Formats: sequence, C-alpha cells, structure tokens
Amino acid sequence: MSSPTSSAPASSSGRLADEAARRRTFAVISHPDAGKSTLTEALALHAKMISEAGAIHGKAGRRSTVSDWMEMEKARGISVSSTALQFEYGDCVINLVDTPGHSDFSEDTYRVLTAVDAAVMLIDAAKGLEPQTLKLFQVARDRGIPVITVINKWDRPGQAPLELLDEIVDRIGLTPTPLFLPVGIAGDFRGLLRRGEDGAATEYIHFTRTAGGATIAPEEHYTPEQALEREGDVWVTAAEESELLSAAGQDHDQELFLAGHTSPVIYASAMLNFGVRQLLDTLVELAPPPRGRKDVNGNPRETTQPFSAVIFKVQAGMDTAHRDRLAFMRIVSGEFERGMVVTHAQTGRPFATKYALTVFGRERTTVDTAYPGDVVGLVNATALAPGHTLYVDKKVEFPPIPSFAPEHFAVLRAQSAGKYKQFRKAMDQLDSEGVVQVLRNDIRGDASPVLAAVGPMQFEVVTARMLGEFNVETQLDNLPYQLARKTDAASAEELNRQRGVEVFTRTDGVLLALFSDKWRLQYITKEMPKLTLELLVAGTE
Ligand SMILES: Nc1nc2c(ncn2[C@@H]2O[C@H](COP(=O)(O)OP(=O)(O)OP(=O)(O)O)[C@@H](O)[C@H]2O)c(=O)[nH]1
Ligand SMILES: [Mg+2]
Repeated sequence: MSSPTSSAPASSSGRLADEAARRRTFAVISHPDAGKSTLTEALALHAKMISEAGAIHGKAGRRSTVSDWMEMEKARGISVSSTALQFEYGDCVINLVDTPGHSDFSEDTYRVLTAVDAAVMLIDAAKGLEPQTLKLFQVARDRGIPVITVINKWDRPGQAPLELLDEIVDRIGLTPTPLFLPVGIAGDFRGLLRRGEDGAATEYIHFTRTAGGATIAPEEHYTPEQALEREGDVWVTAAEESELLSAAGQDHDQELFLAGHTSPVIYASAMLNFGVRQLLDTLVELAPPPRGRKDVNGNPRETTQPFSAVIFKVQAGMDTAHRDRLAFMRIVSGEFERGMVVTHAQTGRPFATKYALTVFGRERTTVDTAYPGDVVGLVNATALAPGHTLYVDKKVEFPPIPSFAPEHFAVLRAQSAGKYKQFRKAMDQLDSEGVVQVLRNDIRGDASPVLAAVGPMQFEVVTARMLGEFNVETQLDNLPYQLARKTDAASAEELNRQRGVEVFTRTDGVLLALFSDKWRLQYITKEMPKLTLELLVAGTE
C-alpha cells in the first residue's frame, strides 16, 4: 500500500500519525433489509473495487451482494454474519464492516461496534424507524460512536422527508442534521440539494438511473438558479424544507456530531447508486479518524504507541476450498507488518503473523503493512477469540467484549454415532468463533452439548455449517429454558435440585444457571436469596 506521505522524510511516529489520520473505520448498521449489503456494494462500486453491482445472482433471480457470501445468505437474501472490506478513496483508506440486521445475530453486530470509530445507520424511507433501528442507535450512543444516518430506498414511495426526521427526534432524542435533502418525493428521486450555511441551497446534484443500478449513476451539478429552472416546484419544496430545518436548528455541527448529539443525514438509493458518492465524501470529511482507546486498567493507548490490536470476529468456512479460520483484528496502535511476531495477551504466547489478509466477498489480498483503524484478517489463528488483544513490547490488554444473555437453548447431537469425532471438532470450531455459546454439564455428557443463543437463527447457522463444512448431519432439540443467570460453584448444587433449573459450564468457564421462565427465577431469587444469580451483560433483556 503506498501512502502519500511515505516519500517525505518524516519521523516514523509522524508517518504513523498521518497514516492513522487518513483512515475511516465504520460499521453499516440497521434493521433487517434496509439495504446495508446493497449500500456496501454500492460503496465498493464507487471506490472501483468492483465494476458492477449485483454481479453475482442469487437464487430465485434475486441479486445477491458481494458481501453476502455464505450459501445461507445467498439463498435467503439476508446477512447472517458481518463482513469487512477495505478500499482506498481519494487520500483515505476506508475500512467498512457490513453487519447482519436480524436481531438473532445482534451479538455479532455488537462486537463489530466495539471495533469501529463511526456507524452508518440505514433507515428504510417507507418503513421509518423499526425495532432494531432503535436498539442500535442506543448501542451506538452507549459506546460513544458517532452515527451518520442514510435514509435509503428514496426511489420508492415512502414518508415525507421531514416526517422521518421528526420521528428520529421524538423517538431517539437525537437531532438529525441533513447535509443533503432529496429533490423529488419518495418514489420520484431526482437528485439532492446540498445544504450550506443557514440552510441555503448551494447546489443541485441530479442523478441519472443506470440499468438495474449496476453501474455508477451519472451526476450533473447545477446552481440553485438552474435547479429552479429545471425542477420548478419540486426544487422550491426542497429549498423550503432546508430553511425550515435551519430555523429548527438542524444544521450540522461537527462537535455535536462527534459527541453523539446530532447525526448528519443523507437521502439515498443504494440500489440506484444515488447519494452514494455523497456518503463517501461525508465519511471522509466528517467521520472521525482512529483514536486511541483505554486498556483494562483504564490507561490510554494512543494510536502512535507500539502495535496493538483487538480481535472482534472469528470466522471459519469462508472459503470451503481452504477451510481456514480467520480472526479479524482492528489495529488500535502502531504499525503492523506482516510476519511480525506479536504477543497474544490472553495466553502470553507469541503469535506469528505470517498470513495477514483483507477479505472482500470470496477474494483475499495479502496485507504487508497496516495502520491504526485497519481491519486485517489473520489466518489460522486458532487461539484467538473475539475480545482478545495482540500487542508488541509492553503488555497491554483491552477490555473484553461482554457476551449477550442467551434466551434460546437447544441440545445438539450428531445423527450418526460414527460421526462423533467430526462433530466434536466442528462444535469446538463454532464455539470458538462465537457462533453460539456452548454449555456442558456432567449429567448430559459431551456427546450432546447444549447450545445457547440470542436468537434461534443462530442454531440454523450451526446445523447448516455442521453439514456444509463438516459433513455432519445433526439433530437439534429445543430445551424448555428461557433465560440464564451467572452463578458460582457454591450455588450450583442447590440450584440443580430445583425444578425448572439446570446448571451448566460455558466454555469460558462461567457457570450458567438456566431457568424455565422468569417466574421460576423470581421465585428462587426470593426463596433462596443467598444463591449467586447475576445478570449477564448487555443483550436483549
Ligand atoms: N428499491 C430499493 N430497494 C433496495 C434499495 N437498497 C436495497 N434494496 C433492496 O432491499 C432488499 C434488502 O437489501 P439488503 O442490502 O440485502 O439489506 P440488508 O440491510 O443488508 O439486509 P440484512 O443484512 O438481512 O439485514 C434487497 O431486495 C435490495 O435489493 C434501494 O435503495 N431501493
Ligand atoms: Mg445484509
């Protein structure tokens, strides 16, 4: 990777700071189906990473996107796992993570949000705010991640532009500050009005559709006077809306945006590639570059300190031909060079980074050097799990990623006893990726572990991958438990004697007591107040 500063004889920490400053690392988040994967592909198209959007066709004639590589994703048209991609745009290096929208996979999305500096939130223009939208805005706020809002699918009939914004104010308490307003109502998307100081229109960007939205939509730029002449009332409406917003104080303010009080808004059609370049330019201009982060002891790790990184995702089976396991790290500080030996904080063991990649769909590119903000995949990193830290020099460890409270539980068995060895191996693999949590106890034994999930679709991913990657047919039986609490060895015996309760050990050693329902839990908490029963962090409860 060449850098614009590499020819200048700058000090190495100066160069490091420059490299960090030109990075933008963000997640694309939303309620299912708002168009994240389509937008991700549109961004890749604008960065010239791909020549045509929707190049791969899914089943039933539905187009599937490059980031949705898994068979299950292609067949259903949903994302079940997050995917990272990196590209250069102008002077910037963009690291983008497309996340799954379905709440069953929210733990994956949450892990991604621990690794990025900003988020792009999509809202479907017709549907407005949906349950996951609200939850994700909350998570972003809790984590202090600034959010850029994209109101997508403006090519289809939907709500009025300002109505959608009012909904954001009322239900999220965040002030939306549009940078662009749509010219033309939802369903008649002609272009964008660029808002300047005090809401005055500075320019009209008119888009032209391309066949199926497969290529970049040509843009024409007009002055406000020319826009008025071309579009008449439609332009006047947009210009008036812009002034109304200013009167209500809804103009962009960089400080308030970075503090999470306001969110810049762009209206777009990911499918037609309208507004996509404007989003990219906004990310470059407004999204924050990587910052340092606090370690477990609360000490800051600055981006210019020696190399350190957090693992936020582990994924195997991305490539059935290779069958390898990739751990994705986000670099926090320092320069990464492929081949350098780093320390794995959780085990204290050295880890040789011989194989480092960026991944895009099924394509992989070797990474030789990387900088703060970059997302890099490490191949065959068997010991690495989400939340782990890598570093060089003096030890640093970043806070672990809290695991969600599972609410669905099921026993998994191999259909044929002869496949047990494979089954064991596959289970370990999926467990370490964090696809589900795996629970065991002496009574049930090892042949039939209990899977714990935030949502039942995680089980489907497990059975599909058991079959697809490991050739093991499995049987899944749901268990009548609805919630879990953390407990300890001293309480376990008493808990196991109770009806509707069973204690398990999770792979990370945590003891979990499962309860048939919340009334059972309430009763036991009341009757036996000495028992240890702690709430698991985060999640959907
Ligand atoms: N009309 C229209 N359709 C769109 C637009 N963007 C996406 N779609 C369609 O909306 C559907 C969902 O798009 P995806 O990109 O898969 O949505 P997603 O947010 O990635 O969905 P999950 O990953 O499952 O949460 C697909 O049929 C897309 O073709 C758009 O701007 N306009
Ligand atoms: Mg998707």
